[in-house]
Amino acid sequence: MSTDALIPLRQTWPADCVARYRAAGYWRGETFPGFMRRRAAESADQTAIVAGDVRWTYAELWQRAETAAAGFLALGLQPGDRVIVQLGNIPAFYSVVFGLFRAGLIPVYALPAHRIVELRHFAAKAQAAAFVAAAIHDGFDYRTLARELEQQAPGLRHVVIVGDAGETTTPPGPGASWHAFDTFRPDPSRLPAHDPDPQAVAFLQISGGSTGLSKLIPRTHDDYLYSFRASNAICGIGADTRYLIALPVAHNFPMSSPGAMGVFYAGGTVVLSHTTSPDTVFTMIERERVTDLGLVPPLALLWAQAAGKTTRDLSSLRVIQVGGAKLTPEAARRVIAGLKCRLQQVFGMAEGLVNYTRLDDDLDIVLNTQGRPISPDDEVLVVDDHGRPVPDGQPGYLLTRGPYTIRAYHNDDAANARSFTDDGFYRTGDVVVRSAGGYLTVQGRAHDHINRAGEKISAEEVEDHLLAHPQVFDAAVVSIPDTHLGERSCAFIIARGERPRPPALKAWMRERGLAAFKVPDQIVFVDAFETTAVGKTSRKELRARLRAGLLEQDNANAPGASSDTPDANNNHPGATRR
Ligand code: AMP
Ligand code: DBH
Repeated sequence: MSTDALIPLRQTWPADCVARYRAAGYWRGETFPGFMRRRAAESADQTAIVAGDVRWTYAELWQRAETAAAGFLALGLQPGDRVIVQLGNIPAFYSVVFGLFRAGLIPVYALPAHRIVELRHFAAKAQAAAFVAAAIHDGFDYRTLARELEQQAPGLRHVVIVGDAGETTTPPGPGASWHAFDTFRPDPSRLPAHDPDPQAVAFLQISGGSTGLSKLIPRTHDDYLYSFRASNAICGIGADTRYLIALPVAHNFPMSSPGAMGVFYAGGTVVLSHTTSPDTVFTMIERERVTDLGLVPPLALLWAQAAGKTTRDLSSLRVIQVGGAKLTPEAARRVIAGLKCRLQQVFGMAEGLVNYTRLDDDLDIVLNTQGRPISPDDEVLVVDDHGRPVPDGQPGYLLTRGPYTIRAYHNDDAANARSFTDDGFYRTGDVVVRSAGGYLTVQGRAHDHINRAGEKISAEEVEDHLLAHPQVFDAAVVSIPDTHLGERSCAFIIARGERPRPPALKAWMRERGLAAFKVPDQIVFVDAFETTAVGKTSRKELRARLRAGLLEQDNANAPGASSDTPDANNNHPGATRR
């Protein structure tokens, strides 16, 4: 067991901002357990969650959350301890996280696609005391992953398994003790008498990570509740909303834009789908009379196409929010025509700022922009390379600060120095054009990352893994436009000795314990990376040139280069399983 002191969780807005955000009514002193307790009292018999044949009312959800809270505290976890939660689209995700909130514990959201490389990093950065996962989800056994994690995360004291935990013994030596979530029992005497401080950090969300591994994003009760309460008003969410989630529930978009949290706050119903296949989902939409849903562009296009052929009744659909990656105007048209409902573009980030097109915006705005900020107090700057504001209509880097945008990542001085200006603006890494009306259109990004159907992949992180292979001398990873995924990843590799076979190299990467969506879709071998006249080149320039070269060759069959065929099979295309 690690004896290192816990690094405090902090999110510090300057005092004048705190006063302003409170006075404006953005920060109302509400908390996650506070709002759910109230919801359970006011909407006790209303359905909170539907998943297949499982239905939980708000009263039931809250009761399960309190049982979970007592169970977590009975393990000896202390308020403030961080708990990694890796669960798929199952109702227990919400009883676990509201249980953690109720107990004053801090969820750290991992996605089902994450493997040991990512989990080890989260555990170390967050100093996690416990790990919660389902026994088996989507055919993958998370107990095996938990066994690896307990070996590699010395501070981890508890593993809690939802479903069949196997042997739940406390090992004699190092390692964690194992518990079955289903054995947790209610015990009101263990529950804290008071709810957490509304300005305290409630959870750690993860960033897609444009450089290196994901960063941990500390969000407070006050700021996050504001973001989804205000989203509800913009998206028209109310007690009659039935909101379908097919994206991973832990992702910030289906969590809060307006997401499950928005829907719970309004007393509506969350319908969980464990698949993104249109056939299954359309059956659920018909049966549950789904009114709203959030999707990434590739899935929105796929569903819009499938909607033309289905015999299911989709007429209950009111609004679809599409975001996570760029939706082109033509794609936006197809989504509206196919699903026959209103479209809201959403351009958001787990760090904070969320933009929506409004329900009463002209079609032109809905098709051509990614919306405008939620809050009148979202400060947006669009600047050039020297940090000077550019005129509206000109592309520039988007910087932002405001009542729900973080001022710092957790436990990452280097990332903080890079990602925030001295006066507290977050450098989003996105290149945007702002219109005179304040609407933003995303042009691209400043950093090298790949936005694969909404999954953000850091080129640098993948290159690092490739370089660990004995037959890889050097590697550069770039994004390539892809009709299905929006972007796919391509790794240019200089071999050391014999060229490894691409399928073997991909298998090797997966075996290292890296999330499958980060394994390059395409591999191209080259003899050398050109350098400039000075003999030097930045990674950024190199990637840009390789990418341009590949696009020119229109699928890389030039002499000296050999390529495997792009395959999207190392992940379910379109499914943002980060
Ligand atoms: P993350 O920081 O991992 O939460 O990812 C947020 C990033 O996703 C943004 O900074 C954008 O690069 C990208 N993104 C999200 N929504 C959109 C959208 N509607 N259009 C284009 N890019 C988007
Ligand atoms: O991509 C994202 O991270 C995202 C997209 C839409 C997001 O965090 C959000 C809305 O809140």
